[in-house]
Amino acid sequence: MNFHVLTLFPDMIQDGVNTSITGRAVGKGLISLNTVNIRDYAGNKYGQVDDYPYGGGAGMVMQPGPVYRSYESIVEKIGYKPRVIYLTPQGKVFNQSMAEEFAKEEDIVFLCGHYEGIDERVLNMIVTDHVSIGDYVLTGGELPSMVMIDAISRLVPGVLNNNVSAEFETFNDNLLEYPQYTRPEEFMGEKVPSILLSGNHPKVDQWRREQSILRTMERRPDLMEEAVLTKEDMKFIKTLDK
Ligand code: 6GU
Repeated sequence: MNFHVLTLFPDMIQDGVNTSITGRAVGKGLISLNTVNIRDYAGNKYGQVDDYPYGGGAGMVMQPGPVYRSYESIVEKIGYKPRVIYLTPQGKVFNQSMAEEFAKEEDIVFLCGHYEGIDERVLNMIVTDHVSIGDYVLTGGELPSMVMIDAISRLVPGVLNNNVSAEFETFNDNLLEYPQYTRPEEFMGEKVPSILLSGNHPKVDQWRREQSILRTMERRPDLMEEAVLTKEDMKFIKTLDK
């Protein structure tokens, strides 16, 4: 999987993605990171890539030329027109299903805006998806693109150490993950739930499933609408309101 990022701050993306698990995935060749500095395509000797908004108003707008030319450099490199994600708080809110969808692509281009945004004409020409990472406003698209690269990378086979964990985690069946414990068995008077020390694996699995359900009902009741529940789960839930 090849990630291409069009940005005015390539170091920020390189430093972030080349760290920890995604960094190891780059090292192993499971994913690649290609940052393109939009300023390299400024087309003037001052490296200027933004200008005042037509019609007036605060701030600066990124000009279409440099963005278009940096996009073209990627199309020439890979030989086809890839999916281009524009990071914007006006986009569709990113979630796990979208990560799974994007993980099927061979190449993805992330377009990071700054200032008051990017000239609408070039967005209309190259962008295939408008994506937001939540309902708050950030200063640019760099952090959102790193968030998306992280979420998509961990779905690429071989990126996580154990194949099982990408599946069994939070948001499987739309339920939150159960609580985890490790040594010591007692910490400041607090004991690990005894079922986890019993060696009874079916019982442990059942307890964890119930904890997932309880936790989701408590912390994210909105997720329960879409939760995939078994007959046993439903029985357990009925025992709760007594
Ligand atoms: Cl994708 N961009 C910006 N600038 N702010 C955001 C965002 C994206 N998602 C949430 N806030």
